[in-house]
Amino acid sequence: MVKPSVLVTRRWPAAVEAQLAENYDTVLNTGDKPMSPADIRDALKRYDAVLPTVTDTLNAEALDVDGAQTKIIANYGVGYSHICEPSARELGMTVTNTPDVLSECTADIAMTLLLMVARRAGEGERELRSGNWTGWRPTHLVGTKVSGKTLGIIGFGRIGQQMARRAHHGFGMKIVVQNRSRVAPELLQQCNATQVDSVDELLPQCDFVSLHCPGGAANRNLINARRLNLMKPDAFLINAARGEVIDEWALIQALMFEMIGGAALDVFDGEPRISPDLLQCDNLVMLPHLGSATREAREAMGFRVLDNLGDFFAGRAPRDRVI
Ligand code: 8YV
Repeated sequence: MVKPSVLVTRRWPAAVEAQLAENYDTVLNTGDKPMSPADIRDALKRYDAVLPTVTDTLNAEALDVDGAQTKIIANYGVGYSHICEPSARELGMTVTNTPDVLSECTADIAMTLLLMVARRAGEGERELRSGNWTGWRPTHLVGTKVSGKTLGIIGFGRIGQQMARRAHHGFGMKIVVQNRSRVAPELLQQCNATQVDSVDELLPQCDFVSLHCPGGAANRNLINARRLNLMKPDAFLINAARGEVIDEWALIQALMFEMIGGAALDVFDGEPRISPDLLQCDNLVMLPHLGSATREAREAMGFRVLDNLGDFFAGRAPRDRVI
């Protein structure tokens, strides 16, 4: 029997690549580089399935193909705002993602960011490594207490819920939630959270605001200059969702003029390009998109892609179909 042909756009954990090779006629992008729209167009003409990541451009230009051979785009990752939904629909392609398996690890990174920025851990490490630490003193690198404070969560999906659990059960934080749809009361009760109707209502009440909503056009610049102004002047903004959710220039202004206490980012608009102005902000913690970067999550994401492919090629509905 002829095995379906599959293009994997980046290198994956070895155990997943091995299993993929058993079941499919697999081609790995051994350059391990992001794919351009032209690369993607070419791939869509040649392979039955394309398995991209967030670093590949699957915009309208990339999906503008005649006679595509690809029937399924099985994304390695939960966020799929890098895939142009109308174009994928027009081509009749199935798109799947990898929810659940990375929620805990991504929430762990969001909590790491929160703690790092509140306790000035990044500043402290920079000082120590540069040989500038002159020793303990009562007023040195004094940060903000986390326990008992109010955390606003924008986007109460799986990752937002994991973040709420950590913050509430681990740090006794009071949780306020904003979500595009009404959250089931039992989910809110699990961490004694209250839901508010809008982002504008949430921001002024919170000491920390953590973003867990999808990226893409709908949420581009959701946190803009006006909304940064609604935050308490000593509050912190955390982003482990997508870079475009924050208007980066407005954030730079807010940090430089100390209109908020600080920010901590795992994702950036146009990453891996980082604005040089961000590098100048001391009250900012930055990580290189580490949300799902654990051995466990990255393997589980790969096996989840395999489950979705298995279902699809066996004629069943893949469990994680999003388009
Ligand atoms: C992934 C993520 O590692 O799953 C997501 O949406 O943001 C990441 O943590 C990345 O997207 C891989 O495609």
